[in-house]
Amino acid sequence: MRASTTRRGLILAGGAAVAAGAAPGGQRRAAAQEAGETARIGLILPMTGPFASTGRQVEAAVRAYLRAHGGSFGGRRVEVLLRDDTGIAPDITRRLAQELVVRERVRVLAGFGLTPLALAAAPIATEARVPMVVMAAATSAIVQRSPYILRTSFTLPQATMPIADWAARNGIRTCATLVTDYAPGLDAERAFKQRFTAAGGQVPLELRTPLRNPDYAPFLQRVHDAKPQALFVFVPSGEGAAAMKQFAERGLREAGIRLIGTGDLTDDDILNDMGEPAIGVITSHHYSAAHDSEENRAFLAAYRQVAPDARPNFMAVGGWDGMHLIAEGLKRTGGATEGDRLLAAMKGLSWTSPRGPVTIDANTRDIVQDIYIRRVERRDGQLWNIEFDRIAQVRDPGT
Ligand code: VNL
Repeated sequence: MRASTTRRGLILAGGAAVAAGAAPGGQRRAAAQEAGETARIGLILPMTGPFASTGRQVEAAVRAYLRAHGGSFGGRRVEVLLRDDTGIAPDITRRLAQELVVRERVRVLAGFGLTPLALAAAPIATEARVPMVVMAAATSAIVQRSPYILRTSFTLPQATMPIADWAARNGIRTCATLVTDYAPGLDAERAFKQRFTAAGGQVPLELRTPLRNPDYAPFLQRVHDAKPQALFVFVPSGEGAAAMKQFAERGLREAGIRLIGTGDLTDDDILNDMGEPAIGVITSHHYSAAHDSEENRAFLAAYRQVAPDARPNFMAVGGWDGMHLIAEGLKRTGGATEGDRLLAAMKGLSWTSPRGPVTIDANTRDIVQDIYIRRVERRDGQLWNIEFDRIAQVRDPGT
């Protein structure tokens, strides 16, 4: 296992792989690959820019997986080619995906930190007949954009429905919503309203904050003035601390407004920095670093090996499980990397993830998983999302 930097970016290789990035001529390398050398995986992530924390989390988990399981599956050595799409420009993601399949002959495309970036790469996967493993992005419709897409993250409706049900069952009658104004936020807003009003609740105020340079203060002031019993929030990973800070500073808690959301809000990566205002916040999500299982302890230990100072979040578990899906697919094909064969081998797989039992539905190619209701608590001086209820095997309602 080594990571080396080349002109084309980082190459994370399993076993004794040599960084081939400096050699010109894709054809020569493609031939070598077919002759049984390596299966290349093109990992496209936001390693810089406003969503770099997501890239860092997924990349560390991919490395941790290879380190813990070795770099060969079904007799095929894998090599990961990492590319930074900067997180905000779909054109860059599309170009990188194109280069990876055409020049580098990757057999799998993987990563995809945000929905617009995953959507931009989808046509490339279809055209090249290369499986595309979405490890982070979470808008419901993504899997429908290409028959080659499989997802190991989650979907916003999947994570949102359980907290809407929980709110209705726990005496909340009026709940405002505040979401980031792009596809996953709109998914969350719609799923929350539909589910909560079906259970008799009311949504008096629906607010959308910009994806770029959001200032939560004026929006939260409006919530304060409207005085609902609760506020449901979706913000993408990395944004939770800023939203939480403004919630506290605007005095919403003192006004008796409860804060709930999907687990993106109380992201394990930054939860400890949120401090007191986060305590007691209830969210629903598919992964907590505090999840009590053998598989999660193994994951935390493996992650610590590559990122000793970080706590893995739900993005990391999407990366770990994405690598597992590729590894198991290769085992099933006996190392064959032909796109349609590998895709077929990955469809329908089930395993016990660090998050709990998961299945990649053979028809939708989307993930079916348990969703937990969690409360932020302080344990041994640190903040954790403590799971206290579980809704088994939730599927995305759109697929
Ligand atoms: C997305 C969804 C991105 C949930 C997120 O963090 C997230 C997306 C960057 O689909 O764009 O927490």
